[in-house]
Amino acid sequence: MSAGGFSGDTGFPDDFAWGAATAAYQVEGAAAEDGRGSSVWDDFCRAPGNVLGGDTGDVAVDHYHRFRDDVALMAGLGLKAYRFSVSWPRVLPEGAGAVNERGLDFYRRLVDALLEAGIEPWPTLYHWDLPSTLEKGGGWPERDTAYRFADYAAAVHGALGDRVRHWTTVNEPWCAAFLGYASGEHAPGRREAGASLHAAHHLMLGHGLAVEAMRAQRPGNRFGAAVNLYAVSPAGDDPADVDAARRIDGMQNRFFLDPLLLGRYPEDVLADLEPYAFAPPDADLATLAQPLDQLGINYYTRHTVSGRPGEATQAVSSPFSAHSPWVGSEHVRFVSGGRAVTGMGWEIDADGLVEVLTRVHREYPAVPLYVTENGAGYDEAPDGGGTVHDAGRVSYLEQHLRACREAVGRGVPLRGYFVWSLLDNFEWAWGYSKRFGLVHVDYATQRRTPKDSARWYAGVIGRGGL
Ligand code: PNW
Repeated sequence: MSAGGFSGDTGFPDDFAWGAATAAYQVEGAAAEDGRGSSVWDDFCRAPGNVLGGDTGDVAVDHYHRFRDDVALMAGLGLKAYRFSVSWPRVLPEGAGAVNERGLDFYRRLVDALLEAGIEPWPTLYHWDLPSTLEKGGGWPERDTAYRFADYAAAVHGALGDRVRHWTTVNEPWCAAFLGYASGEHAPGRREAGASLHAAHHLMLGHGLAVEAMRAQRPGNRFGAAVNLYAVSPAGDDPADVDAARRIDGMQNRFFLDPLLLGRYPEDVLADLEPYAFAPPDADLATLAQPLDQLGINYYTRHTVSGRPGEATQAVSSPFSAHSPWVGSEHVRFVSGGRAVTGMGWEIDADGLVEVLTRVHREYPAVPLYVTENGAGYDEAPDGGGTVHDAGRVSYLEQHLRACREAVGRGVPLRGYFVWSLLDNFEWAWGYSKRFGLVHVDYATQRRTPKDSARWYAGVIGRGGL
């Protein structure tokens, strides 16, 4: 070991959190077990035309029953950390009120199994499964939902905070607010631009209230949120394209980073949103901008955008036609940047990850950073021998880990990296048609088979770097 906590010449810190991630609705299944309540995703999947093939998370990959095998699988890969999410309606079936201890017990068992295997548990409290009862009361556009979220966070943290150090409040508030309430591509499928802005604000307010509540319980734990950030480029030098890039960077990145880390919304974005009279109270900004111990960054791709009229292409978050999630900037067109794409149609651009990491480090107060998601989805099948030879995923992950190393070399305090995903799973509006796993799952038998990428990643972890 050399000075500064770096070993050998890997370029990654010694105690780097090498991880993989999942989310409750995408993997657990057991939708009607042990008193679990219903979530907006249960409802959304049941309405026709929302999810490809009418797929649901009722069974998913049965992680609820198979978690011990899955933890053994993680140990076999040498994972240092496992990022999972807690299902709000398992813990509070009606979203509020009495805790369902049988639901909470699942997470107690999971955490204990992880700790026993030497794997650090990294729970996320909200990965999009809002209890149906709270949506009936108005959902995230209602201010009360933020307070209910903080109560729920305190209940989970009160039960697990003695053994779990790293806590993520909300996952990708952009998706939850704008795909859920503006474009309607995700649950609850509402298409209400104005309401989606309030949803975004209340997701961040809920985050701040939750951090406050959990920190009061145990000040030594580490608290943060996970935001999905993108590199953004104008399609050309035309001023309309440059303005489009400013707007999309504004709505996608700064609309979340500025309030969370600086305690204010970006002025130019508020101006773009003027028709919606979006004017959140100043007092909320003080609450939601709690000092953070960590910031999770989910990175997949770069957006290339144009403000000139032309042929419409759109960002792919659902196989179904949708309204725009870009409130106030509906005219912006998403165009090809000319790069190769994954099976999601998302362009592969690892330089964008260097850009995002160095930008957050440069423009915001210092906070330890974690890449809490990065990965590639494909439509893929095993060969005759049952193995998936996922060279595309290996290449994607390798390029992005090089980007991480580059960022570390430039002084970015990057402390960990989580592949999305450990297992193939329910890919939201795409159902089971897109696979992101390091480990293949045969959905008919629930048989798990590590892909080439799993073996490759195990080697990376074993070496502590590329
Ligand atoms: C993220 N988009 O979702 C989520 O955190 C995961 O649950 C998900 O499986 C993963 O990325 C892969 O999709 C996103 O359309 C879904 O911009 C859609 C978008 C972004 C992220």
